[in-house]
This record gives sequence, structure tokens and C-alpha cells, in this order.
Amino acid sequence: MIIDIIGAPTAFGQRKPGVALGPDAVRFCSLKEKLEDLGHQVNDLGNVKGTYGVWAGPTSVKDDEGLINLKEVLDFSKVLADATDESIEKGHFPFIIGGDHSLSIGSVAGISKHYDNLGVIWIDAHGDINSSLTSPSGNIHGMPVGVLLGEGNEDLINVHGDGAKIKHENLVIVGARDLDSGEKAYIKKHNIECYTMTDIRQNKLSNLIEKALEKLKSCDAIHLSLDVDSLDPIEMPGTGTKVNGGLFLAELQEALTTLYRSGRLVSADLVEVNPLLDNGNETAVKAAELTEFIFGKTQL
Ligand code: B3U
Ligand code: MN
Ligand code: MN
Repeated sequence: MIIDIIGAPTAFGQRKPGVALGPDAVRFCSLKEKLEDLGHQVNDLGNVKGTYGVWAGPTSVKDDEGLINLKEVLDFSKVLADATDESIEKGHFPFIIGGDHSLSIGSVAGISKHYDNLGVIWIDAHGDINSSLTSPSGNIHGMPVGVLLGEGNEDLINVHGDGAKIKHENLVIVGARDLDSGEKAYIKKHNIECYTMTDIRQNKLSNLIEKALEKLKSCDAIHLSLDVDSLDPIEMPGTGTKVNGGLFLAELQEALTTLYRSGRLVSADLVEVNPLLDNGNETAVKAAELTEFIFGKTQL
């Protein structure tokens, strides 16, 4: 396949410095060469240029809905949506490297335009399904799934086309272990498929990914959104909101192999690598290794 690497160095969805350095830290792990070795054609499109800064921390502004850096997140989302839209239009596979998870508002908006029924597999310690009404923090990286489902701030919902970008029945959340009470209620109310870490320990991650693929069988394409905090902090120290009791690298590699073999993925995000919180560049190195499995690496 033809892969477009799109760096999305936004940090406005949260308040820790460093996550905007994620795209370059992952690139430095010979990512392009690794994917070329798997037989793909790879275009590194560089980092999207929007209104972004390395860190918005001290100047963060909460609007009257309680959202932090809304204008900056909106501006960035629009630019990123144009980039992913163009990549899909060309028949390429956009691979978006963040940056914080608010970037998925833009990345998925650009991709979903091309499909009637885009499925999304969201692998994350968190649900990211808050809205301005339920968010405990005001951080927009805790809201992208809510926004994509059509909840919360209208301007965010209407990025790159009016209204919701995905349907409740086309979403599967995997690896959740830190859900806010409003998120739990929303997931139950809308009957959203959600495999928690307890489900994963009682079953097996790759079996649950098979189940997710079955659940999404009527989808015309699937987008993967992979937050590195889904992995245990022992694996991924360089990320902003670590939660104990997470996935291990080997089981996620196996699950990504299952996803790759389904042949149904058309796009993916890799988010929340923060080099300033890392041990050396360990998190980016492991993120680049995981990426190889998204694109068909096998161990033999
Ligand atoms: N659910 C909390 C915390 C959080 C969400 N996503 C991350 N952290 N990375 C919130 O702020 O919405
Ligand atoms: Mn996330
Ligand atoms: Mn997370």
C-alpha cells in the first residue's frame, strides 16, 4: 500500500509540555525505512502546519463551556482534516502521528467524508468520550470520541462537514480502565461496545479484536486510533496520563496483526507520545515497532 505519514504536533488538547514533539521522536526511529522494508511505498508528508505551539500551558484559556484552547484545537483540526481527506482521496493510507488525542477530531473528520459507515477501533486507557458537560478537566483530548459522535461543542462537531462523523454502533473502545462517571453512563446509555482491561484479562486481546471486527462487519472501512497510554506504563513511560494495569507490547502486537490481516483498515492515528516524559526515547522506539505491526510485520 501507499502510506502517507502525517505528523500532527498539537499539544492544545491537554496541558503537559512535550507531546508536540511526538511526531519527530517517532520519525527518528527510522519509521519510513521500517515501513518500506515491509514492502510499502511511504511518503513522509512532514508535520501539518496549523495554528499550533509546542505548549499552550500558561496561556491556556477556558471558554464559558469550560473548554481549554478551543480556538487552537479548532484551527488545528481543520488543517489536519484537509490533509487526511486528501490522502484518502488519492487512495493512500494516512498514518497520523501525534500530538495529543484531540487530533482525531480532525483526522477522522477528513477520513469519514469518504465512507458511509466508517468503523472506529479506539485503543486507549481512557474513553475520550467526554463532552463539555461531563469533562472533569476541560481538556479536549478527553473528548474526541464524544465530538465525533456529535456531542458537545457545535464548532468542533462541524469541523470538515456538518454533524456527527461516526455512529455509536460503529465504534469499539478497547483497553479502557479510567473512565469518568459521565463516560460510563454515556457508554451504557448508547450501548457502545467497550472492552475494558478486565474483559481483556478474562478473554484475550486478539480474540476481542476479532469480536470487534465482527461487530463492525457492516462498516465499509475501519480507522484505528491508538493511544500509547493503552499500554502499561512499564511499556510506555513517555506519555501524559499513565494508568496502571494496561496492555503489554506483545499482546498488542498480536492484536495489530489480527487487524492487519483483516485487510479492512484504511487509516490510523498513533497519539500521546511525549518525549519530555520519556526514558530516553523508549516510548517512541516502541511506538515505531508497534507501527510495523499495523502494517503487516510478522515475527517469522
Ligand atoms: N478522562 C479524563 C482524563 C483523560 C482523558 N484522556 C486522557 N486523560 N489522556 C479527561 O480529562 O477527560
Ligand atoms: Mn486518548
Ligand atoms: Mn488515553
